Amino acid sequence: GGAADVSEAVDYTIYGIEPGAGLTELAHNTLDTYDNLDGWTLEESSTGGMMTVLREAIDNEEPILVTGWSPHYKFVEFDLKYLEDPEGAMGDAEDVHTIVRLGLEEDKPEAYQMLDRFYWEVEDVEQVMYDGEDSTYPEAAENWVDNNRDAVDEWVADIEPVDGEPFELVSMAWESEVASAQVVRTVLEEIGYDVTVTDVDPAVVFQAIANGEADATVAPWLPVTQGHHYEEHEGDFEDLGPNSTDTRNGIVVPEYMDIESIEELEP
Ligand code: PBE
Repeated sequence: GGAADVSEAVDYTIYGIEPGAGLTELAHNTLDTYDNLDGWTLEESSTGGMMTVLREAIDNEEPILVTGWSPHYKFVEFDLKYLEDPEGAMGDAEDVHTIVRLGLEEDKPEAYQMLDRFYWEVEDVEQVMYDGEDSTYPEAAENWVDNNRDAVDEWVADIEPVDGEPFELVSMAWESEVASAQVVRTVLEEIGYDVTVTDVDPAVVFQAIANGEADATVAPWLPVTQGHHYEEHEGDFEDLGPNSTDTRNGIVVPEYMDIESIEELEP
């Protein structure tokens, strides 16, 4: 079937993830932006719920529209495509930033320096994610650090060891962010920090850094995904810039669906 059949078959619904996700706000923005999505609904859920619905649809070769992002293992498990988004309502390619609390440079200069140097490629994130899905993310991160000694040696070069100082890292429970937090945890522990990783909603990540409860995060996607939390707290944190680039959000469908653009959907 064409786009009209597809729209009816999915009951004019896009299947979403957690209400607190930036992706969820972008999807609401998309419903507001496109006139042809008048009367459409975003079904908010969870990442696990979205994956279950996606898997079931693909098992039955039925149409399905989900909010999706890269890097994520759904693109390895299934043949999927992003719908074109001529209005740019889901944002463009993004960077993932390292954001630290004010005063960290003075209080924990060793950690600050390592975090300032931390940078890796999407392929590295993916490697930890895929390895993590088969074992555990802490183990996968430790393997990545062992196998990428040259990169890690540059991040820790000339940094004096510390003696069990506590370090509070805040992150988000999505796989790519679990992967980056575990790699940073592993490297900070090498320097001698006693690291706690806490996964919270994006809003709480920014609150915790801004009020000094947490030391750092390597999770926020910018400029758009977590953009309004960033703007709300601007001035109350230090942005050390991208630790990774070329992540992406969008409306995602199975390859077998005969539709290429959000604009083709029908009200
Ligand atoms: N995500 C993954 C998150 C950030 C990283 C795109 C699902 C979100 O806030 O939407």
